[in-house]
Amino acid sequence: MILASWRSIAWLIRRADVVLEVLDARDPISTRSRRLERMVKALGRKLIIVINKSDLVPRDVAEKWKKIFEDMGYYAVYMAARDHKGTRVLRRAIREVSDTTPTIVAVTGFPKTGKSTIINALKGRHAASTSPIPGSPGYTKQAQLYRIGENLYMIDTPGIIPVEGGPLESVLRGKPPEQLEDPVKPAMMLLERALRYNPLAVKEAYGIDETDPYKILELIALKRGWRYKTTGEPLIEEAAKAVIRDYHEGKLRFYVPPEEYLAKIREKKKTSTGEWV
Ligand SMILES: Nc1nc2c(ncn2[C@@H]2O[C@H](COP(=O)(O)OP(=O)(O)OP(=O)(O)O)[C@@H](O)[C@H]2O)c(=O)[nH]1
Ligand SMILES: [Mg+2]
Repeated sequence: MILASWRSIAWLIRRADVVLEVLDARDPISTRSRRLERMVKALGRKLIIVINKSDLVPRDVAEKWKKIFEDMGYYAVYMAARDHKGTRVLRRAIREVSDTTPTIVAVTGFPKTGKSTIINALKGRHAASTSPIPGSPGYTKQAQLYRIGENLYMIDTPGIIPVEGGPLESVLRGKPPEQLEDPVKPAMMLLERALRYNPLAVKEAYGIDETDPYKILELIALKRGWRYKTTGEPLIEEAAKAVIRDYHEGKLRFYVPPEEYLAKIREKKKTSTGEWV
């Protein structure tokens, strides 16, 4: 996968009138980039937060996240690009914030958030390549310009924001398992997180009734017959990669509730005003 540098992101933003920051509705806070948001503002471009994959969360959860970003002062929409849902709302948002014709929109966001799928959905037929499996040859290779309508152009880029952060953040931000030095640790963290937010997540995805992350990986490997030929031991690494891929593809089902974020913010405010200190 080609990861863009911040310098090339600035180059891209300069070429656009409107910038979309595509987030994953299951975990919008982990998939947002404050640095990108600051850069768009500093360069005087319009930003729209696009909460994508909203089919993977209840509707009121998507609504609440939209409101949270609006309260921060952003223009925000939610959509389910793969199901072609929310395209009209996004088109309207672009029209509303843009004051130039033709409008050039740069689609940015961490890998796998659905940037190419959004462009396809807006175009109405398949134009940009999409990549169902992280690391597959479907990756968009470089910035490409697509004509969406009479006065609307969109720039697609592969995994435009460099994936920074620890092992868990890397996978939440779409880093393909093949690129991880050790997929086991992040997979275990991901399983813990999944069970915290959806106690049935592992049972639903794998039919396994177990809460210990390492044992879950063992059982997945055994269930699928992934063993070392010599010793017969389960291939934990393969199971770990599968778990990460399953999260990227929405098969391991869980989402971060907006209430948790709101509670954190309230707590922070209290502390900073000295009420609780
Ligand atoms: N459930 C769900 N999956 C989606 C949605 N949009 C995209 N996806 C899936 O997410 C995966 C990544 O989509 P892409 O459009 O390739 O993502 P991208 O941001 O262009 O990825 P890179 O180009 O690698 O940075 C694919 O498996 C899509 O089918 C959506 O609205 N809902
Ligand atoms: Mg893409």
